[in-house]
Amino acid sequence: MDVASELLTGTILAGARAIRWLDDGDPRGAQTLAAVFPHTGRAHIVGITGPPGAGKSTLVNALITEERRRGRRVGVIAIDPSSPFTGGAILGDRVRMGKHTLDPDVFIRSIGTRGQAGGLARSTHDACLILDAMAYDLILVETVGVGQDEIDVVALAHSTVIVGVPGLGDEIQAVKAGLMEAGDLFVINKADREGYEDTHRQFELMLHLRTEAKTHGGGESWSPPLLRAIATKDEGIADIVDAIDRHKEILQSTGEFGLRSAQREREQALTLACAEIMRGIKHSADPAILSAVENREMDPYRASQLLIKNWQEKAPV
Ligand SMILES: Nc1nc2c(ncn2[C@@H]2O[C@H](COP(=O)(O)OP(=O)(O)OP(=O)(O)O)[C@@H](O)[C@H]2O)c(=O)[nH]1
Ligand SMILES: [Mg+2]
Repeated sequence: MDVASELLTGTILAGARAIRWLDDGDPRGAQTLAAVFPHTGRAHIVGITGPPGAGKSTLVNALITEERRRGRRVGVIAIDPSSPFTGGAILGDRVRMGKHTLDPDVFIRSIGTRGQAGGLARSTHDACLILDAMAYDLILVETVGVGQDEIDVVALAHSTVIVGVPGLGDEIQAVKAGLMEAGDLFVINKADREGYEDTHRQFELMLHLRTEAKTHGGGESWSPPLLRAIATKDEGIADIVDAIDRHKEILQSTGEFGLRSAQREREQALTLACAEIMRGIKHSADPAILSAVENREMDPYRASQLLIKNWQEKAPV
């Protein structure tokens, strides 16, 4: 059997191989993806994001346990925010999610940040498609909510869970700045920590303001719940899974589930095309044109036209 057929039967080794090919730009990756793509679009993709150390991995681990209890197969993509050379976070996650690594119905995959703009979102999207084709019911994507790359990753998800913790003023700022609007569910983890009540109030206020803003814009059928958890003690986990399920049901009943998936694939096609063109233009750039610009013999607009023309003449399509 080829990798695509094996993957469709849920074989973990085949899935891991396809994801590696895609990451390495090996043409077999794109071929495999093309073969399995018609079988995707079913998995519920859930982003879990929040500040460093909020307990996201611990929470993901607890969520896997609860989802498995409910009979679901779970894929996990953990974005490693640290340098690809240290692998510190990956090792930590292995320990935290370790008890699930022997379960054939759980697939955990770590993706390192590559430093290439948009590269992280592309790898994550590819991995989501592969896990989707492997018929995982749910794909949890853990990422630290800090930069643009991470916000792009969040945009992949059908449902986004924002994880906050007590006692971090700055963290509230980070959530406010970029992620508040993206959140579908809010969880305050480490509820055993001092300051929980204050943080809860701050989140409540932010959610209230957001709802008001949205209502002026025509209202919404879903009001994001604010939940409490102690991930290390498995407290509040069933409520989170219930809320994730409810969100999925609403997305499905309103048609939003399919719309979000469709938009994701559409954007991916455009993003891939743009990246390819950029790469092609840089690759085919005539050094004579570039040095003419450097020496102020040609202006950048004229040069850009020539660079595009040269690329089009050499472009394979
Ligand atoms: N007190 C308390 N500690 C917790 C709770 N959840 C997680 N922790 C601890 O917080 C620390 C960080 O947990 P992680 O799960 O690695 O946090 P993370 O958000 O995945 O961290 P990064 O991926 O590095 O951003 C660990 O020592 C956990 O044991 C909780 O509910 N209460
Ligand atoms: Mg983590």
